[in-house]
Amino acid sequence: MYTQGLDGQIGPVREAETAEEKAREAAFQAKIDAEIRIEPSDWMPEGYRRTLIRQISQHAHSEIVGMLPEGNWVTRAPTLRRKAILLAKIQDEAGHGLYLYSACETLGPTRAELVEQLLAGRAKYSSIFNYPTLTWADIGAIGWLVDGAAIMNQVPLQRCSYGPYARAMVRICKEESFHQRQGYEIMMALANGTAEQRRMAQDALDRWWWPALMMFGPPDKDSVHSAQSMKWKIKRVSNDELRQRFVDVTVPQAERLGLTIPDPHLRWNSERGHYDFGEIDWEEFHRVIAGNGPCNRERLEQRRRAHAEGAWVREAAAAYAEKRARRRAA
Ligand code: BYC
Repeated sequence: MYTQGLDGQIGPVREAETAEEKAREAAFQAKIDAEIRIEPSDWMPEGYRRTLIRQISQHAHSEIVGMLPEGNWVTRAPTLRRKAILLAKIQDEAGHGLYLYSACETLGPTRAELVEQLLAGRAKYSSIFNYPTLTWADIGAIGWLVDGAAIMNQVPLQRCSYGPYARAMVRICKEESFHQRQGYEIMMALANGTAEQRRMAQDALDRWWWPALMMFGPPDKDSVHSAQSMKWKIKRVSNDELRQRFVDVTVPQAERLGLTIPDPHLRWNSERGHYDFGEIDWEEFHRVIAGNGPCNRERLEQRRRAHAEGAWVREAAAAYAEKRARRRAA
């Protein structure tokens, strides 16, 4: 029941039938092909709108749920400096969630509706946030690998055909790159530390490596949305290609740390000019996105509790806005 698609919104999309409708769709595709951005007030096919609502809302939910595994370490960060950095990073994720909910609202749904879909367990968010953060090294591994994977995926989204999403991604990518560096810096400190710290760093890499590769989504041959999303230039680079790019940049970083990537099949392929890597456990991926990962239930419980505890803030803000509007009208 947890984290399934947006059932509420997904009914069949009516195909263009009349000559007029077909001409309108062709003109829309011609705009996309000419790299002209689509803006909220422009006409767009219903399928394009729904695809964007699906992807942007899942992305927004991921940012918000993504705060939870890290929040687990705010009170236990090893130094005041680490605590301040971690707090700033988590606040950035909240900001990303808000820009993305706003971008999504330009397509029709309200933020309250989107949040309700998440809390009801009807919306997906990234599989990665259903894994636990067991040690401080996990905060390093998340910054290094999870934010590293997120940047790899998000940089091409800055060129997404939908203006509000593309523009939101520009700032998000800048902040994500700071996040990636703070994670790598934690890993460097641990890798250069005591034997026990090195063990912690290796253990975190062992647990986060494969889930990080799953973040890019199913293999291209099984990716149901890719072909259409690439045609509409919502997605610019395929799931497998982004995953390969991530492996190629991350392996030398692991070597630099003196850590071992937990994949016996990983080796440089000079013919391809890329690293070959082992088979991903797609059964695990499907289990996690179907709601049965290690922390799915806990994450949604935490979000529901936070939402309920924040009700008074929303009420107070609404009452204040109403009072100001009344004064302005008077
Ligand atoms: N987890 O046809 P496909 C971050 C779903 S980073 C869960 O390839 P698409 C952060 C997919 O939704 C993470 N579900 O789909 C970092 C679809 O299901 P529905 C967030 C996944 O959309 C650090 C089905 O599988 N980033 O926020 O063409 C700290 C078939 O897949 C996953 C984004 O959201 C997954 N990993 O491609 C804090 C980036 N992968 O909807 C926060 C924007 C696939 O039919 N999103 N599915 O029920 C995208 O780029 C694309 O949506 C994806 C998937 C590449 C993820």
